[in-house]
Amino acid sequence: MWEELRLQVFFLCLGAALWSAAAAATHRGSGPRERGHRRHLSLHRHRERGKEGQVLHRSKRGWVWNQFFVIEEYTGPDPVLVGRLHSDVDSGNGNIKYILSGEGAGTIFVIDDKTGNIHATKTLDREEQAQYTLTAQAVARDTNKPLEPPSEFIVKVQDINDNPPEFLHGPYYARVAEMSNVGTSVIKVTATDADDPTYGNSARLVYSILQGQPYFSVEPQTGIIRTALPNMDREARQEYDVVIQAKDMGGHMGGLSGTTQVKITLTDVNDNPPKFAQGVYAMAVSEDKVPGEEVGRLKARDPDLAENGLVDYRILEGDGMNFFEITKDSETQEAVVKLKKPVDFETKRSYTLKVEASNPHVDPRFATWGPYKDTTIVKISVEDADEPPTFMAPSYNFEVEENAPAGTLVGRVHAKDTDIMNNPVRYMIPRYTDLEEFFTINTEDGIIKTTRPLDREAQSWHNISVSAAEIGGHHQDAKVRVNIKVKDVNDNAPEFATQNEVLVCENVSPGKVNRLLLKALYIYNKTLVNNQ
Ligand SMILES: [Ca+2]
Ligand SMILES: [Ca+2]
Ligand SMILES: [Ca+2]
Ligand SMILES: [Ca+2]
Repeated sequence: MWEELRLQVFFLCLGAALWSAAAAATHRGSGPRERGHRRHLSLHRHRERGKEGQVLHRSKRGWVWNQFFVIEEYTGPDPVLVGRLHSDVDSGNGNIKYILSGEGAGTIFVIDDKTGNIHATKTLDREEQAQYTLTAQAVARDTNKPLEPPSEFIVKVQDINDNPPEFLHGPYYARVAEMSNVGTSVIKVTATDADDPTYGNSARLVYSILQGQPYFSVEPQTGIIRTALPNMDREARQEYDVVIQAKDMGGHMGGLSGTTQVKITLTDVNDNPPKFAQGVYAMAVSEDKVPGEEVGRLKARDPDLAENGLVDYRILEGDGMNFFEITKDSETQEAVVKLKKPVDFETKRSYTLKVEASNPHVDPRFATWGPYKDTTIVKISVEDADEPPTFMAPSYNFEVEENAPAGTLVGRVHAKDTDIMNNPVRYMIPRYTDLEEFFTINTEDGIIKTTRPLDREAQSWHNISVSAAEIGGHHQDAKVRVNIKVKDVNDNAPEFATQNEVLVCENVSPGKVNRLLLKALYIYNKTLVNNQ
């Protein structure tokens, strides 16, 4: 019975079978006219394919051919004829009944039980299910008695190129250092294609760059993006929007494509030295500034970022080195010139500093582009300040005889305005230093006089102050100490000391002797006063 009931299954090159894999360039969006054209073109190819799949028949030794092919995504008006089961004992009189079971039997795949024709009733999608395992059977129509043991066969869904490449991980963000060598790898992008990678070129991808040349390139096979231009400068341009395309069919015409965006940011390197905008900076400092006070600021610009843009400052040389110092405002990156020692307008009116700005972190790769430093000159002029007048002596000592009449001259003090303006000076005696007002001073010439006779026995010294102020000046007065000694005069009767001798010449007249005696007394008294 085996030999007699030989089941032969023919693959029929009919209907959708004419759609070849090559026609698979057809995709969901194609119009009917295009389809007809492709069907015709692909006929030859499909026939070749038929040589290996068209016949599913049974020999004595077993099933030799066991596959049908059906093209995916067929959307014609009629169900697709997948293939035909045929038994050679089928004389065509209807006494054999073909039965189909397995995956999709009765739903997706229906069989005409008389002719053995199998049709697909639905559009198949290879990317959803690539193959179906079915069972073919031939039974006697009247008895349902199997004429063959059930036999499995497979319906393979034939791929068409109906899926474009997709970048599932895009958009990409990548960073690469500025000034990188040409060919430096930036990032690898990858597209996937849902079509059959084992058959045809429907999933064979080629990468190309649509936007981003001439700065970047992409390797066609790997999707690795590399730099393509030397000396790309972050300070000139930092961001690049690159568009990469992946195309199937090996990149050929008619392939499907997908794109992704790659935002590439250049990272910084230290490729710029700091630079002063000016060759000379002018500053001014008032002579009344105190050490530590700020005189002025200057800045060297460095367009690099972070530590590549850090700038240190120092004074290299100049006659102002001992009078000024430089610190850095780390927030603004400015050099701050400060007074180190007081300056005096009347002594020196300008100073010069040679200032250097440098990058503390130099990248050895770019060292030859340096030096990473710059110098400039800072000229500082000293401004005159309205200073208080200065007394010509640190203090004054005067003497006045006791009991001298009111208005007796005591002495004269002298103060001067040292400023260029040389304002006239006015004097006064602060009242608290001379509470009893023994003295007056002429406000204009500084002459001190008594206001009444002084008594040495009551107060032998008067320590007063005199202040001097400029007319129209804004500063405090200058003060000087004035010590006045009250000189003793002989207001008590002179007494002879016992051991003192009075020498009288023998041959002088008495009147003359008296005068000589008085003179000697006077000298004696004067010596007493001076020795006190
Ligand atoms: Ca496909
Ligand atoms: Ca594809
Ligand atoms: Ca720099
Ligand atoms: Ca830079």
